[in-house]
Amino acid sequence: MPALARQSLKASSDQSEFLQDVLHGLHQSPPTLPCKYFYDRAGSQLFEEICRLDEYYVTRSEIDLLQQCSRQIAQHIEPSTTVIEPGAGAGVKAAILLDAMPSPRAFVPLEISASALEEATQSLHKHFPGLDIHPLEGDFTADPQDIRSALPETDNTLIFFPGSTIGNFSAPEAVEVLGNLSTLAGEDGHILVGADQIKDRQRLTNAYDDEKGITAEFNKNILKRINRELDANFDLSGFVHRAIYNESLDRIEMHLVAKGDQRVTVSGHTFEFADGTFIHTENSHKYSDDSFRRLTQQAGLQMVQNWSNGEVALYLLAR
Ligand code: AVI
Repeated sequence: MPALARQSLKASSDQSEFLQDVLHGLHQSPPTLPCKYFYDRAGSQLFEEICRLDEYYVTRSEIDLLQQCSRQIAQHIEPSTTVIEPGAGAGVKAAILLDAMPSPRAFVPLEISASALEEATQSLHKHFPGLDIHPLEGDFTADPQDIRSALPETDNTLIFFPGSTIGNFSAPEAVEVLGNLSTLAGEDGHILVGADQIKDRQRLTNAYDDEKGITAEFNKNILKRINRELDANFDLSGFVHRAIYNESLDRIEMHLVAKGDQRVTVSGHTFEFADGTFIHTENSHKYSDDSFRRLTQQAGLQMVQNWSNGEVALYLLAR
């Protein structure tokens, strides 16, 4: 009988942590805001829209690649494996992978957004009526032991981490994330990670600065959220979205550039942004096979196999 009741991890990010992170970030030089706060309800919807944009190849390209190589991936995975997907979104990619696996034991979507978790659970339950599904509400950066203890016992685990989310972390953070995923996967488990690859500068910048302005809206939504949740008064028309490719660090950087001098208070703390200065809101790192292999090694993991379509790559990792 499939289990569909949702479990929740202890809330790892409350309002006081949000305020602390924002104040800390805005005191940096240049000021920063953590990109994890993009994803309130409106931000998650905007991100879904981004995934459908012509310019944003990442989602489409990874789905194509998964369709091409899911059978090969499945050959490395033991029968009766539990698949855990941190940041599962709507579960579209997991469905492709689960379809290719001979007899998955269970699927665990781990998602911070309750509405996305519900959607993934319902859609996968419809697609795989016999599959045991354990929706888990929470942040995948939580302690892996806490995540593990919220799950049923399993011999074999595959952590599925697609979408190039790993690219939103700095190299030391990404090593830590991979290390935590490795702990979650256990001794004999596997991790399948999706990463965006280094490519033509114009193609990259177009993907993060689309014609319709959806990415600009997504970027500015963080200011809206801070205004609403942290008693702040950012003038949204006083900041402009900018996406640049930083070639020496192989990453797209998203900025919010002040248009005219801006004075803002956040929960009583005042910040000034001079005309033309910027708040750094997101990094999206792009990898070559070599740079991703280095990351893997630093996390104490081996690369079992990798697949690429020249745009995005999937890396199957194990201890
Ligand atoms: C979620 N993450 C992998 C996206 C990316 O491509 O770095 C977030 C994003 N930011 C702007 N567009 C998409």
